[in-house]
Amino acid sequence: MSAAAVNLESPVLTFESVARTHAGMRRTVNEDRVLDHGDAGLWAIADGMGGHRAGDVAAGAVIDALASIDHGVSGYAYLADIIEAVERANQTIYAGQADENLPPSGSTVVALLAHEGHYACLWAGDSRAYRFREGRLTPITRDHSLVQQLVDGGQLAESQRKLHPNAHVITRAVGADAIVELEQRFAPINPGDVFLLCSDGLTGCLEDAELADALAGDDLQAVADGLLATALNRMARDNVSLVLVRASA
Ligand SMILES: [Mn+2]
Repeated sequence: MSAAAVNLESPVLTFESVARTHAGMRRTVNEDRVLDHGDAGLWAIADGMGGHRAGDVAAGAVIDALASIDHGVSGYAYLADIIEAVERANQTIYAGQADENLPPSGSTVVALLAHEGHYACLWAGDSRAYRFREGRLTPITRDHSLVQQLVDGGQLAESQRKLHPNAHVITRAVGADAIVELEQRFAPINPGDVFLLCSDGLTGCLEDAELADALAGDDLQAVADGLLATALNRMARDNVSLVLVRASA
């Protein structure tokens, strides 16, 4: 890169990333899919639902669509490509719902893309993104779920969230409707920031404070292994997936 091409407004960042996905201790099929595409500055998790492998196919459609994208020239074009890819997956999954012989299916998505010192996070459903900076864990996403609506409405205490019988019910998913609306957040990245993307199989087993403790570790591979091992030790009922991304100057 020539000196003229360097954007002095933001640091030139490099990214180290690791991904893990596991069926968990109760399920035989893993309907989560992960994308660890560091070269393109793109990482994602899709948590499919539908049973009889339909969720598997739905999550695969989302991740395959995202995996086919090359890093755009501009951040804006790249973001537009990613939204278009999710919309394409949405149409594919939604079209499948017309077949009465197939179970209804859908998928969450949480995607993080990095471009010139900034990130964009897009999501639908209850797969999450967090940012760990200077020892503090901050949620980037807010679940599109029934329990989140109850918590927001003051009808359910935060501490009761995981105990609710409908804790798994989401209110937004790729493929559930003709149009998918992705929620989006944008912010600068600092050198040293660590991002965690995860499916609800991880956050169902670990509290945010435990995630923060684990993320303080230096070795990203060991952090990922540790988080997965903790979830499995707690007899993870759901599929467990996580992606860790660390920015360095
Ligand atoms: Mn799940």
